[in-house]
Amino acid sequence: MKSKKQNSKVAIIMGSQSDYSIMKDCEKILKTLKIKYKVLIVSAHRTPKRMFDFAGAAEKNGFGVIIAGAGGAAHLAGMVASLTSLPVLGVPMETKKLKGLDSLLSMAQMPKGVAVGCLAIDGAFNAGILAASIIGNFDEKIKTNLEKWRRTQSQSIKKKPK
Ligand code: RP5
Repeated sequence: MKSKKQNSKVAIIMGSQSDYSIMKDCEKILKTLKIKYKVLIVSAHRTPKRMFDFAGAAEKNGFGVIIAGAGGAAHLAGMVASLTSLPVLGVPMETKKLKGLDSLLSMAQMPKGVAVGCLAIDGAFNAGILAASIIGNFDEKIKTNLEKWRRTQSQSIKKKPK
């Protein structure tokens, strides 16, 4: 893969302020792995122009991966994926009425032709890990950071339960 250092940044976008308490998990792991990121509220239905502008300029603005958190009829990840060829990872938010099954199916069931990598409900932390794997393909430093973090995780798992 061609090395594009300037595209090592991750965009964390979310449909609402109310998603942020979960999406912070993503920030945590990106910080640990020393990946640069930007956090924005971008709503597919409340701020469609912002979404178009963001997605259209994302590559030019140095992003290599977009992580999109949304809940309910969660079309943000799919819409953004339709506007850029960057990888888009969707984080379905847990919802009050349907416990996030609505968000999960909205993101996971993308019709053929435009892809969203859908994480678990509230899976913001893993979205960050997956973003690191993608960026690690062309940024050796991030790959090393991720491998080190995974080794530490393995070492922290006790052999026997207490
Ligand atoms: C979606 O609707 C957001 O992503 C959020 O998960 C959900 C509820 O938004 P608020 O009504 O809390 O702003 O657009």
